[in-house]
Amino acid sequence: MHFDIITVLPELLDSPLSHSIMQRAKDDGLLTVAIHDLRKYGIGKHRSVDDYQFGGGAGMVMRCEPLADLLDKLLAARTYDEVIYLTPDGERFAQRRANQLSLGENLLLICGHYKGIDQRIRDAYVTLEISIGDYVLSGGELAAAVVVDAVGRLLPGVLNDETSALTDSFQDDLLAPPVYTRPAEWRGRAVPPILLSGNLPAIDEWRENEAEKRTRERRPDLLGEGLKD
Ligand code: 6GU
Repeated sequence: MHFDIITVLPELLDSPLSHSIMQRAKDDGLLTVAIHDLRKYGIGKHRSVDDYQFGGGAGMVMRCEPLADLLDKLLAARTYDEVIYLTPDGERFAQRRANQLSLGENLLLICGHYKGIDQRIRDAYVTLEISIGDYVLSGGELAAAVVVDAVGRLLPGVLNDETSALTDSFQDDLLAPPVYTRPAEWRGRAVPPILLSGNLPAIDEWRENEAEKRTRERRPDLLGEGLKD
């Protein structure tokens, strides 16, 4: 799968996608990420990418021409499954959307800054607007890294048995059960004995029960509407 990401802060995006599972996915050629510096398409000798908003008010708006120039170049070279704008007023990102996006070939992500991008770019190019939660970040870069990680780890071959997505929280609308490793007793706290029993069906049942209990206690909203996909 290929990601193109448009940003004014390329160095902020590079690092979170260059470690651990994401770096291995890139090394193995399962995932390619191209980060495009919008500033290179900026206007005038200051390479300006933003301007005051019409109608007045605090905060700058990212102007159309640099974004359109870069978008046109990228769209001429690839067909995208979605052109995504990361914005706090977008659809709240959730596992269901990550699963769906992971079935695609090419995704284009636009990171906004300041008060965001001119509405006409959203109208003309963007097919999906995503927010990663109900709080405001200073730019879309961290949100873009979240989307690339959540989608990228679902691609065939990225995870192995040990890191399998099938037992993740949310994959079946339940939170994950508690997990333990050695030692079997630590500072007077014992691992639940069932996990040491070797009885695999009983262990599976215990994990299911714990996942349900945890979900009921922490996220009853996940249980309400039945199974979603
Ligand atoms: Cl996608 N962008 C920004 N700037 N803030 C956010 C967000 C995105 N999602 C939640 N907060």
